[in-house]
Parts: sequence; C-alpha cells; structure tokens
Amino acid sequence: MIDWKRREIFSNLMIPPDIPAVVRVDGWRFRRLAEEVGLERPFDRRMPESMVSAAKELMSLNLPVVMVYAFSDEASLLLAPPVPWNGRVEKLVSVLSSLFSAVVSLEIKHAASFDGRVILIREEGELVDYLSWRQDEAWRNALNSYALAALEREGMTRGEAARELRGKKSDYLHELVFEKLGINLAKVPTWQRRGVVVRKSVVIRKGEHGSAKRKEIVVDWEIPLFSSPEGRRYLREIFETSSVFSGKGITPDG
Ligand SMILES: Nc1nc2c(ncn2[C@@H]2O[C@H](COP(=O)(O)OP(=O)(O)O)[C@@H](O)[C@H]2O)c(=O)[nH]1
Ligand SMILES: [Mg+2]
Repeated sequence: MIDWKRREIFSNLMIPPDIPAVVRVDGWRFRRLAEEVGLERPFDRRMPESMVSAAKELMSLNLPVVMVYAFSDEASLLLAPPVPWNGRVEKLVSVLSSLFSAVVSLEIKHAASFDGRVILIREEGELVDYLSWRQDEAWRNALNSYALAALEREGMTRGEAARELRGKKSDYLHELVFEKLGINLAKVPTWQRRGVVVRKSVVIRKGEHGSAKRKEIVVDWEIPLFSSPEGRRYLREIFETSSVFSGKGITPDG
C-alpha cells in the first residue's frame, strides 16, 4: 500500500510554540453572503455580534486564545504561548477557522466559511503595530462602505460606484458621505470605525469565604485607537493579564 502518511507533506509545518502568534480569519465571499442573509448596508450589528460569539466560544475552550480583534468580516485571534499542537500550522489554522465558521454560521443561520492564516509575533511593539495596521483597515473599510452606499443610493450600480471611488482620498469620501447621506463619519458607532475587542480580564469576586480572582471574558465595544498612548496602555494591560510576552515553556503535543 502507498505510504499515505508520507503524503501529509505539510503536517510538519510548525511555528515556534514559545512566542505569541495571531491567526487571522477572513470571511469567504461575504459580500455575497451579506446579500443572501439580507444584512443591513453598510453595517449590520449581527456581523460583529456573531464574531463576538465565535470569539467567546474559542476563549471558553482550553485554547490559549486571549484576545480577539474583529471588524467587517475578519478577526485576529491572539494566541499566547505555549501555542498548542506544538505550533502545527495545519492544526492551528483548520481548527480555529472551522470553529469560528461554525459559530458564525449558527448565529447568522447561513453556512459561512472563514479562511485562516498565521502571523508570527516576536515582541510587543510588533503586536501593537500589527493590530494598528488592521485597525487602519477597519477605518478604510468604514469610509469605503459608507461611500459606496451613498453612491448606490443615487442609482449607481455597485461596480459603477466602486469605479467612481477608486483612488479617492479619505477627505473626499468623508465629504461625500456627509453630503449625500447626512452622516458624519466621525460620529458613527465606534465598532464601525475601530472594530471590537473580546479579551480575558481578571476580576475579583467577593464571596462568603473571602474574595477570589477569576478570569472572565469581556467584550469592549468602545475601544481606543491602538496607535494612541491610550490604545497602547489598553493593549499592554491585555498582554500583561494573559502573559502574552512573559509566558514560558513549550506545550506538549495534544
Ligand atoms: N451588508 C453588509 N456587508 C458586510 C458587513 N460586514 C462585512 N460585509 C461584507 O463583507 C465584505 C468583506 O470584504 P472582503 O473580505 O474583501 O470580501 P469577500 O471576499 O466578499 O469576503 C464587504 O465588502 C461587505 O460586502 C455588514 O455589516 N453588512
Ligand atoms: Mg472576506
């Protein structure tokens, strides 16, 4: 018989399990899915809510997912070391993406699929930089989605509107949305402009027999700009709570 195990040629692909990593999942063909589900345009709160549910599910399992940053149809899942499965990329990407897809599907009542990729993080500055990069994308996505909606309301097709907006500066999009929809983009809900964070937090619970520290899952719908001093402080506290950069040791395979 053919040695089928030897055909699993990617099963040895591993990331260092003793440093943090991000698995970013992105909804596959969500433009079409949004139409089929009948999501409100440009933003429907069911999207972030379904991803928050998926994040909570991942965090409640015995996996070191300590923070999830989500917007539009993507989420960055932060893993604190030791990264499970010895850092096996196939395992990490397939388990996390499929579980995330399953919960979102149940929430929106439509089959949804998320792709996944691994990003290596060497130190805190890099992680802040990575998250700021995604948050910039959240803002660009908000500008563009509102501007598309504004032009389509005037009768353009989606393709025409997209062509019209190509290469336009953000000031122009801002003006356009204000003029045509009467919406000041600086005032739309924070989750639309900056995304949403799900994190683990330590809370002190007072009981009959004294107080006890417990980790709880918290959802932040009002998050700061990650690149601002406030944002850096906010992120540092999350990293410290979950020992993202001080965790030691290599995980046994399991
Ligand atoms: N109507 C609606 N669509 C959304 C919402 N969030 C994300 N989307 C859709 O998801 C797409 C995400 O972008 P991208 O990943 O590039 O597109 P994909 O390849 O179709 O998944 C956006 O272009 C929107 O069409 C939402 O809240 N409402
Ligand atoms: Mg997508």
